[in-house]
Amino acid sequence: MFRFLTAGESHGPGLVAVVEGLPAGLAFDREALGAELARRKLGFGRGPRMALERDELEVLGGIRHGRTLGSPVAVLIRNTEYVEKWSVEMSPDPGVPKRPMTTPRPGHADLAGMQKYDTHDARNILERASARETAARTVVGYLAKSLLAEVGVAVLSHVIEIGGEAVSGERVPRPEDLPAIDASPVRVFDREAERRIMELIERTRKGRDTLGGVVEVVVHGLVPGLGSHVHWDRRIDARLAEALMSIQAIKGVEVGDGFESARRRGSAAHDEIYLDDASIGRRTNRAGGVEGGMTVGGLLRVRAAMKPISTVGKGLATVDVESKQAEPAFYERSDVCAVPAAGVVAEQMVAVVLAQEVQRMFGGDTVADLRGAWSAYRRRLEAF
Ligand code: EPS
Repeated sequence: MFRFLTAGESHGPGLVAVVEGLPAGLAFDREALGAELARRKLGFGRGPRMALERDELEVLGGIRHGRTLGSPVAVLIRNTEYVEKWSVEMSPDPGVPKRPMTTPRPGHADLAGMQKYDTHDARNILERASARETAARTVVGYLAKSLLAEVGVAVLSHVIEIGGEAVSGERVPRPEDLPAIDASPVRVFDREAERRIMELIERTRKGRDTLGGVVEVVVHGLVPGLGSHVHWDRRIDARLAEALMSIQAIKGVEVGDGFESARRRGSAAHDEIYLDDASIGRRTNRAGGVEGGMTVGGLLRVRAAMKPISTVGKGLATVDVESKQAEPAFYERSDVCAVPAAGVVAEQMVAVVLAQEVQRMFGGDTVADLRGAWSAYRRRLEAF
């Protein structure tokens, strides 16, 4: 299974992702990665930085002539605002901060991090806790999606609700629907809801407040059996939940109908098994495509709930750790709503877990080996 690390602070010189254990021969296209990074910045409700920050890419290793080599892949994303605005405050060289941030913002990592790492400057914590880090995860997700595409698996996402305004309609989007979803300023698959949600965001911006919401990730083309029932940390739903909860500001995860299924009777909560022609299948997808910690094949559905952005224009109550006086929390600029972007990040994390599980099950030092093992398994299933 491949693994990855990211490093970098939000306003530091840049972010770096190192991905180790990918097969050789995976296609890499700088333009396509740039487009994936641009998708993450989309969304009505993002703050001014999204218009200012260009994700400047540099491939440092692991790729030659458009293919992975099997060696670690390292990609650097430079923070283009660093040199002009942050090189003094965020300098790696010895010195002291000119503007220490002594008022921890509620809802952020600030206070717990300051106590844990023993600092009165919240910037030592918030710079790394920032969701800017998800740009680096998008590099990893791009590689994971490339691996999944080799075996015909497609991952996409859409917004289900923002600030309580929900989409209507039950249709699960297909890969060909993704351009239309990305073209929506709030990444919803329902024009009427789009209008309601955008109005709500505008009203909330004027009221100097912020919004959260729910995103759904759907995956097409899976085989049964990714993950396993045999051990807690091999259950794919557990791994997906961990991956989604690791995204900044995510406070809840559902697999399939999730919490709604807890309100149903057992007779209406499961996906019955039928024989259609010669093949065994299901006509519903209440479980979200996971049973017993394994994919059942076909469609996977998971949802993640994002809390409203914690940096609120009104300035939530806090305490200055130096003066010990009550103060409003620091506010410079922020997003009103980052739910559309969170959907794109959720895709990346789901892709990472699935690509890892595909590798665990089908192995291979090269993409061709992986595809061969996948095809052999498909043939075995056809004869089942
Ligand atoms: C973020 C706060 C904002 C966002 C940032 C995440 O940054 P700043 O404080 O510089 O205005 O723009 O998101 C990104 C930079 C990004 O690339 O997504 C936060 O506190 O998490």
